[in-house]
Amino acid sequence: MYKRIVVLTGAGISAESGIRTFRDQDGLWERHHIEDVATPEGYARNKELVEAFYNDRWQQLLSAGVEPNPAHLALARLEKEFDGEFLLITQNIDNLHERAGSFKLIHMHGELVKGRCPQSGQTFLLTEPFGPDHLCTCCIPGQRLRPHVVWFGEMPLGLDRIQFALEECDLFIAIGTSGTVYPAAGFVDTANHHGAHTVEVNLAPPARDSEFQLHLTGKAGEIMPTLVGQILSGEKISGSC
Ligand code: BJW
Repeated sequence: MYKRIVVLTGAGISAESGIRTFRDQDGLWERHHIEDVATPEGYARNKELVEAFYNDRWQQLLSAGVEPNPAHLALARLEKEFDGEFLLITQNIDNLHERAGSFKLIHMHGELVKGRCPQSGQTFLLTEPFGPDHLCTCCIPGQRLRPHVVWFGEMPLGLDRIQFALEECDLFIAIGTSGTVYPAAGFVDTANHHGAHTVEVNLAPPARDSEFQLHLTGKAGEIMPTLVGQILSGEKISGSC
């Protein structure tokens, strides 16, 4: 039935793995000011505060009990068994998609497990927390590594590839994202405009002005295994998942 699938994931897909979302009750933005921890200006003002924010989240990601859930595993199965083009775009900086077995993956807002040299742009897999002595090895003198994340006002990663895939796809699924942050929030418009079937999976009911053609309300970990089964058996996605 479908030939080219693009999936966009947000914080909601990792909620069942024990990782906090941003804007839900008890989300990260209830405990931290966005301007302080998620902007280049905040980082310039207080590197230690921003480093502590990302060091804590890195430690949490490495902790026992944080594992891919059935939704991550279902998407890895879809990539492996689907007989057409597939691209997974995640806004999440955790590594649960890779740990579930996904390869065709773009981390459009960066990766928690990496630091970046502010001078050369080279990325490094983190082996120790961010701090004044954690320097790059690509420059002389070494530069203090910054989190490899996309803050407000910075350009998301992989946008050319994403735009191409959105224009070509015939199915676009967005899972566990509030649709408040651009450009990701506009992907559904592009997909609709190019004739794709657009489907949203979210714990919350659809917004009144939702652009999605179909909304499936519930937990991603409960909906995605059935949804992937439907796609792989060649069915058009319906509301009966
Ligand atoms: C479940 C569930 C379960 C729970 N199952 N569901 C005015 C208009 C338009 C744009 C702008 C504007 N002013 C400024 C902008 C641009 C700005 C922006 O969008 N601002 C808005 C807030 C208005 N965007 C940018 O600055 C971006 N860059 C940019 O635009 O560059 C210029 C450009 C120009 C032209 C073309 C292209 C680019 C950069 C944005 C960077 C965002 N960075 C962050 C932090 C990253 C690092 C980190 O993690 O710390 O990314 S912010 C944060 O929000 C994070 C997330 O990836 C992102 C999205 O959040 P997400 O994933 O949607 O999470 P939540 O918490 O919001 O939602 C969770 C959802 O899950 C909820 O709906 C729940 O119901 C659901 N859920 N449990 C299913 N079990």
